[in-house]
Amino acid sequence: MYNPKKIESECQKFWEKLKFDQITGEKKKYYVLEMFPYPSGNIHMGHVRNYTIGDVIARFYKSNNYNVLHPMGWDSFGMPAENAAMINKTDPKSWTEKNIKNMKAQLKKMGLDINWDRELSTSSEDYYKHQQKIFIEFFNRGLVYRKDSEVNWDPVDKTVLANEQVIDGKGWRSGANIETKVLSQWFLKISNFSEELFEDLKGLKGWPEKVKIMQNNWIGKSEGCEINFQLVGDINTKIKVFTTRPETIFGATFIGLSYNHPISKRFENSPDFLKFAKGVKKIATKRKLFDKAEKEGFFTSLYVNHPFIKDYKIPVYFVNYVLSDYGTGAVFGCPGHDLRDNVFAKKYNIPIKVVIKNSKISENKPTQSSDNEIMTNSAELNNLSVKDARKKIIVQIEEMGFGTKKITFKLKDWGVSRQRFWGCPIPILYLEDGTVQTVPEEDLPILLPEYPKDPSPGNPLDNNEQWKNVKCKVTGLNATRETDTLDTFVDSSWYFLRFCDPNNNKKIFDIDKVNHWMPVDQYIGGIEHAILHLLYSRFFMRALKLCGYNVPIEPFKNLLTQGMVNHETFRTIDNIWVEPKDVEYIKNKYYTKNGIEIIKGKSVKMSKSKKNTVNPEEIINQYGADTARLFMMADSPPERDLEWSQSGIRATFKYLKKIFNFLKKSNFIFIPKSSIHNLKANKEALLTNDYIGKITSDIVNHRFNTAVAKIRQLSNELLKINSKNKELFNHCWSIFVRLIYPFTPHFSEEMARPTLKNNVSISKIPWPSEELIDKSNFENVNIVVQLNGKKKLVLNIEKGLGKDQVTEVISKIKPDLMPEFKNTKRVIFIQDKIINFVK
Ligand code: ANZ
Repeated sequence: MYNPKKIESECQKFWEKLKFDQITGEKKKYYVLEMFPYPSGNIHMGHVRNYTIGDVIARFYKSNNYNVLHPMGWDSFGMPAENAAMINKTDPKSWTEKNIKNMKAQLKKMGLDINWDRELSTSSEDYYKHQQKIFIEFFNRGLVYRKDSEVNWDPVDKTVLANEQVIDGKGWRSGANIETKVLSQWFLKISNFSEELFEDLKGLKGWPEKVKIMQNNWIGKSEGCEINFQLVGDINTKIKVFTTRPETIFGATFIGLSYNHPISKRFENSPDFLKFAKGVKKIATKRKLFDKAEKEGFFTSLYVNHPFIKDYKIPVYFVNYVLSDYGTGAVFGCPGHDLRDNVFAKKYNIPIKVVIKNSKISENKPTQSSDNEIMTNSAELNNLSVKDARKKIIVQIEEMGFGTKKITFKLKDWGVSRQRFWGCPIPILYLEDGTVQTVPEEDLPILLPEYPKDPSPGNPLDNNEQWKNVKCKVTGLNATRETDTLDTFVDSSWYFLRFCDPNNNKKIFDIDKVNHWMPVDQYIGGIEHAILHLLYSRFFMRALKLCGYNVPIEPFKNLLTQGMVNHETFRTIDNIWVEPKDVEYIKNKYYTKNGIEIIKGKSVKMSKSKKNTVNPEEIINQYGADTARLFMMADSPPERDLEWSQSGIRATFKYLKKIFNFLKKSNFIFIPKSSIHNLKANKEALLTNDYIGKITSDIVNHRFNTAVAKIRQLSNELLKINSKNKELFNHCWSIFVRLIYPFTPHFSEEMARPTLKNNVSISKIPWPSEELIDKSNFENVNIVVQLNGKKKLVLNIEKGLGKDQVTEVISKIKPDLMPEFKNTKRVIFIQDKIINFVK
């Protein structure tokens, strides 16, 4: 009888003994990588989905004779460890190590084919010492600098808080009112690479379009020009604005400045201005508030000359919607064609000039007018298209010396300082003579000290005088160490390189090994990392290259962003969430175990706060990893959200049990290589052969759900074979066992075990290949294709095809008809005669 617990644990022991993860021989390479987890202590369903997808791909490519690199590690620095240490009175290191141990055991139970001999942990000194070296190399290349920057300061806990830790303006732990504090912090110059990071996105053919769009918008390339406006009565002052719409210059009726534009110096003693500036500053760092805020201004009583309209003087305002850190922090306001300027102009009675024919300002779109519309009220630009006018005016602006063409990016440099203990120490020394320098090579690595037994408020590194105060070996001067640690996004920006040579203790990696494996052929992870993590990793490759490492420019060739795992939510009438396992379903109603009626809510992403999580460990213990894996892959395409359901998991379990018990009962014998030579002679052999091609193509194209559907169809067909025809029976079912193997490796291993030699796993059995069969002399029949009983066409096709095969033929030869046949309620099928799609 099917006993997954026993089978799976024996299988896992067997794989462990085989040293499953060895990579041998001169074969093509395939590098599969799932985004590595934060060791929070327990795996959740999101991990199960992510790692199952990766594992199916890894096992599939291995069976197809590739050397597969499929490593795993731990993104193990970060705040939760420190918070847990504070709450539980442990230290972050032992908390993290305990969690890693626990999660590793859970991952192993999933039956993942992982190169555990390459495991790494970003909080181990073997890893972060190399990161310190990279930081110094970046520093030497001018890719690191220090700048004053604002942080959230908790005055009670004496600590800097991340934005997420500030709840309604108060510290998450202390409840104290959070202040803004200016600290000198370290930045990485990602903006040096804005152009490349933007342009190279186009070459990432294996990335989802939506991720590329998100990165595009984040980098935010704007092509336009800078224009200088001469201040009236002050020959020495020009106000430089950035615009993407220079053709609307004849519509300019005011100048808008950000609250801290250099002109603000002139108003330092104006209480009205200071009040205005204070109000803007409050919202300045919160982009959303900034965009939503009611438009406000402060009139400077200054004017500038319009560069193209003689004697036209334009008023200058400070404006609360002009960002101080974008472009030049100044704009020309064009209320005829820019919504924000329009609202502002109406409020301050500023003239509104229309310079593009027929264009309208709409309520919800900031700018209207396409490149083809026609200019008006614009002197020599009149009657030109917007596009041509833009070209012409830029030339004129440049010729007349008013300004220059300019490309601007939204991408900001990356602030990497974190005022925390549990992170990679930044290798910087502050000498007593005021100089700042990197730690000399021979003093590396800078190791974290022991976490204090009884931590006082603040950053333990800052409080540790012994660790902090040192002597600089080079100069002999007293010095203090940098007590900030690096943002954990730095740790994950190069871990995929280290996986290529993880045990190298002499250097960061051997470049040949990196170039053998990189780029990652298939990267898999959550859409929440579509911007920062992926962008930072792309930046790191370029920065490392600049430092002389000959790494490839793009780290990830193909990217798959998997959807969420959702589950229905349940709550009582008093809005108390109830866990699915405590819900009972009786006569179309839901109850708690105590009989209180509950309401079933929407299916949403599994989360602890809504109590709609399902514990993977419990599922694996109860149904086995194969069931969990198969269900995960069968439910929906990997990039879509998946609906976790108890009934789905039970049905999958039942299916595996049925096939398992059937094959055992029928004395199935696994044959690694087919012995049937004349496939044409057997309908089932032919059918099985057909499925090989289709399932293979589904897996290659990541259509795992349809692959699983076809695997199930195939098994339904094969259940009809008479098991007395031993050769045919074993041949077809052996192919089935191989096709389902990437999804349910324990099941397949168990089926193959009795035939294979002691030390051979099914993972070593090559993937079945489809034999190309000449079907020219097959008998053909006419099949009528109907929609709701009405004839649509007649097909002349091979005799004996099943319902799905006929549907597939239709989709191939009449793809335009397929949408009509979609979402049908049922399909009536009479073999060799009729297929009727009923809606
Ligand atoms: C005149 C104009 C006329 C503009 C018009 C728009 C429409 P993107 O595409 O996002 O780069 N701008 C420039 N610097 C700004 C700042 N620091 N804060 C807020 N807005 C700023 O947007 C560029 C446009 O945003 C620029 O083009 C400028 O307004 C404004 F019918 O100039 B425009």
